Order: sequence, then structure tokens, then C-alpha cells
Amino acid sequence: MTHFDTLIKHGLIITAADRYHADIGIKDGRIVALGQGLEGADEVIDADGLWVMPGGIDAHCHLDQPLGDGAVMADDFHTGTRSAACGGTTTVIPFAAQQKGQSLRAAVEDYHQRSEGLALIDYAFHMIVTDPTERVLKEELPALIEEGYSSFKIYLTYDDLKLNDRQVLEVLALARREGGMVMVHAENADCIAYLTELLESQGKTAPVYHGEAHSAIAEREATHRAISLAELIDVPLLIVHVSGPEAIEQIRWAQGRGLRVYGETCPQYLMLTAADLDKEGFEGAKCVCSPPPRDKKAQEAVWQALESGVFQVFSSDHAPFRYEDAQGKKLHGEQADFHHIPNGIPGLETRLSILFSEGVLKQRIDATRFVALTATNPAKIYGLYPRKGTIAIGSDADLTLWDSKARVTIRNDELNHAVDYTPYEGIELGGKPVLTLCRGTVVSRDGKPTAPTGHGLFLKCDKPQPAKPRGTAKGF
Ligand code: DUC
Ligand code: ZN
Ligand code: ZN
Repeated sequence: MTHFDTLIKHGLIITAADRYHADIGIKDGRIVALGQGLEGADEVIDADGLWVMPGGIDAHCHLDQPLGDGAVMADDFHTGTRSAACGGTTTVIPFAAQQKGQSLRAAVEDYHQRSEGLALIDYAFHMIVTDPTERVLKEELPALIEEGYSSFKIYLTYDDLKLNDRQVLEVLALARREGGMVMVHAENADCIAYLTELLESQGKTAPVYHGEAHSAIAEREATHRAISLAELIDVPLLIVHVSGPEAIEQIRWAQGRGLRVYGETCPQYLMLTAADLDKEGFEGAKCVCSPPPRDKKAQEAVWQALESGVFQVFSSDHAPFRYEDAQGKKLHGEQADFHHIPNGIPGLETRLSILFSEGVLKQRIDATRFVALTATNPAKIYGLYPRKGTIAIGSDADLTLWDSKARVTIRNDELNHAVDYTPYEGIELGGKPVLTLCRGTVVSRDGKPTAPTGHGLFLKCDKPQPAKPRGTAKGF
């Protein structure tokens, strides 16, 4: 009989497919037994009355990402993964970002240095491709995809990041050849620049105008364009941080035509609206992110797309800037024009609780879909499955135990990130993660970190099966 390192007994196990009562036997960081009445372990955790789900995978977050404009992210790999662990997440996938003119491999090496020995939970890297030179396309990207960096993000906006359509086509063709997963930030750069200038010429410079400049039509156009370019090349694509019905319609349309187009949304599009950008003084800067939160109708459309399966992934897009900080939201002072405010809001620690409370407990989505959106699908889409994202024999023992009856009020003082605010201050949620294990080690208990710094391992990602083309394009 196996003697386990840890046994989790009497819990209600929930995966993307099933829910059943069973014990979980863990040895050497992996799940080695699932069954009734398991016995014999160094440590026994009683999960009676708790839900046991796969640890969350936050497949879109920004940690210690170098930025060109003087802004500095508040969270590094230590504080960011600490915060994620306390929110029930066991794997994060932040971005190694190429600066224009920089080699992509240098960006990846730099990011390894920034993360080395700091993480509490496991992590992989996406890349951000901003400069697809011949060397990047012919040498660096193919080699990096092969080596375990199998996904990358491209931007259709931001002057220092955006690609033109020709570059997008080249990158998509490369992804098709090499089996990489492409993520797209879909907003039309010229529409945003035009609206920004117009608003500024009318003296409309407050944070609230960020929402007007980043029009939903600009998001819809770029979403449609990205889908069309991917169809031309015949390669799958994932549209990240979708904010409302305009872009959702494009994704649903593409999926209805059989295209492998995936969608991601984030808590801010369920919980915030443009009114949060329109607060007293400069307070609205706290909610400046792109695409911006829209209105109540948009929130409803995002919920529907989560329910109906248009979205496969629910991530935080955690992009941490302190509010009272000359390297954060106040980089250009309190009178700054909206387009000089660093983009992004924190959300690593609150992502799962928000979807659990507002989605599962309010019966908008069932618990199996919660697991799919927050763990299983991201693991599959980014090449980490079945090591990550499920509860199965042989998988890593990445588990979150939930008390579905708890009630919690979000207070920034109690969060574990290094940001000095949360956009969700004072919101009351049902349910909370009470214990989180990463490879069998308890990494957080009751909202406090318990793992040693450096427990987290770097993960190489396989070429994802969902990145395979349909085989419809000719001549590639
Ligand atoms: N938008 C992004 O594209 N990335 C980080 C944060 C944000 O608001
Ligand atoms: Zn983005
Ligand atoms: Zn992002």
C-alpha cells in the first residue's frame, strides 16, 4: 500500500468534467490516488464540507515587466505570485516582452533573471513580439517555441508595441508553421489616436475620457481584422481581454463559421463600468486599463459569453501600478492627460473569488465551467495540460480548497500584492479559497502565504493542441 505524503479527505472534487466525493493521495508533488477511504499519510487534510478544485491558472498577468516610459510595475515575481497563491492560483503566465530593436531571446533571458528564485507558485512565460525581424521570425521564435515558450502576444495598438497588418500576417504564418499559440490585443491604434486628439483639443483630458478614446468600435474593428488575418493564414488565435458585445459578436461569428478563434475576458469587465473612471479628482486613474470597462449592458453580454462558451479563458490581466506613486498611476502627476496614465489594474488575488461568487454562487455558470475557464482550458490552450489544470492521477497536486459558505469583504489592506489599492474595495463576495497547494505544498492558508520564496518552478509549455490549424489554407 502506498504511503502518501499528504491525503486530502472527504472533499467534494470538482473538475471541468465531474463532481464527486473522494479522497486525494499525494506523493512527490503529484496526485497518485483518487478513491474512497484512502489511508496512510504523513499529513491528513480534512476537506469535509469543502470543494476541492484544480488550482487556478492565471494565463494573462504582467509582473515586473520592463516599460519604456519610466513607469514601474509594483509587483515582481515574489509579491505577484504570493498574491496569486493567496487567491487560489497555483500557476501564472506573465509576459517576457521584446522591446523594439531587442532580440526576443534576450527578452526571455532577462525575464528569467527577473523571476529566478522569487516565485511561490509555478510559472511559465508568454512572449510579447513587438519587432518581428527576419532573425526573430526565422531563428529566434522557432527555437523558443521548441524550447517551451509556445505562446506569444501581439498588439494592434500602443506605439511602442503595435504591429502592422503585414507584420501580423508574417507572425501568424510563423505560428502556423511552428505550432505556437497567438494572443492578440485587439484595438485599432489609429481610431484611438484620432479620438484622443479630438478629446484633448476639447479639453477633455480627465481619466473618464480614456473610456471614450478606447471606443468599443475600435475594439470590434481590430477583433474582426485579427480574425480575418488568421483565417487567411488558417491559424488559431486567441483574442485577449474582451470587454463587451461588439468584440464578442465577432468572436461568436468566427466560431460559428468553424474557425479556431478563442476568447478571454477578465473580472474588470464583469465588475466595473465607465462610471468607475469618472470618480472625484484623479481617482478614476485607478481603473484605467485597455480595453476599458464599458457599461452594464456590456457586463451582461460578457456574462452571457462566459455562460454560452464563447470565452474559453478567464484571466486577471493583472497590470500593477501603485496609485500614490510617481512611477505608477501618477507618473505624470494628478493633472495628467488620460493617455499618459499607465494602463492596468491589479487582480491576481481577486480573480477567482469574483468569478466564484458572482458566477458560480449566483448560478450564472456552474462549478465545472468555473474550473474550465480558470484552470483546465488555459492549461490546454497554453500547452500545460494534463500536468496542470485538472485533478487526475499523474497531474501535479495543484489544488484549491474552497469554503462555499464563507462571506468576505475585499479590503486592499488584506491583499498580498504590492499595489496600494484594489478597484474592488468594499465589495462583498460569497465563498473563499481556504487552502491552496502547489505540487503538494501548502502555499496559502486563509488568505496568507505559507510557501517559501522560490517554491515556484519554471514550466516549459508544449506546443498546444488547440494551436493546430484546420488545414484549410492552400500554399502554406
Ligand atoms: N492593457 C494591456 O493591454 N496590458 C496591460 C494592462 C492593460 O490595461
Ligand atoms: Zn493587452
Ligand atoms: Zn495584458
